[in-house]
Amino acid sequence: PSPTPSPPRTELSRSKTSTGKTIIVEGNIGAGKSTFLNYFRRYKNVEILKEPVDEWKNVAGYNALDLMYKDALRWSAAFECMVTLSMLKHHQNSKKPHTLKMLERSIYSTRYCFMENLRESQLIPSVDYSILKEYHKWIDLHEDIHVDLIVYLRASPDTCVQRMKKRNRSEETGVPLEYLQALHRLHDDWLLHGKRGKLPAPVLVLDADKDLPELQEDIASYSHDILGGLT
Ligand code: DCP
Repeated sequence: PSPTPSPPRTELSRSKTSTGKTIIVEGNIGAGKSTFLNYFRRYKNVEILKEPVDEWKNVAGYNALDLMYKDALRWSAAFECMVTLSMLKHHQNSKKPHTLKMLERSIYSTRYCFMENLRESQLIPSVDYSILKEYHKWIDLHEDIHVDLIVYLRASPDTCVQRMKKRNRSEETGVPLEYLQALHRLHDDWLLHGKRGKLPAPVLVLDADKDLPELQEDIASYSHDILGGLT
């Protein structure tokens, strides 16, 4: 972005903030979605819905995330089914109906990036993929999954690998670079190249290869547009 000065870091007044709107924050594993979302915690009228990774790690005592990485062919459909439900809840639930809602990921990246990656890499049996697709088709037709803005934190797969190593989530230790490269391409295909049809909302692309302080500055300089530009 152009070197615009950071906006004042005060809470935006309710009147200035778009309410009842939904922003989804997308990007590869390790791209920095959590950092981005944490920045907006300072605004009272922004509701942040992070991915419930801890729930996925404890489904009736089973670590579904770990199972999926250890044996994708057996468990990826069950895992993506769980993620789909989490995302649907996030699209629909709002504890505070008059706030601006920010979601970490969405039902769209589940379908266009993760499910697609599993299919292309033959890590999901085709009957499982077809069943999941049926769920998504139905959701598309019958549920309210509208979004108003997509923030795409675009980081190179190499950056993502470094960040994943740093945070050291045990389930992800065996994730190869190729997996991140494929997810990167699928995010680009969806959000930059229009390969998944009409996008559900405009896309704001941020260069997430930048290191944390620099990225924070960009987030700060865009925050006013993000929060106020949707009315
Ligand atoms: N995941 C998946 N399928 C999905 C969504 C997520 O397999 N539909 C997996 C990928 C990661 C974990 O769940 O191993 C969490 O993924 P995210 O990239 O969404 O979240 P991060 O915490 O990695 O994001 P960031 O590092 O950008 O904050």
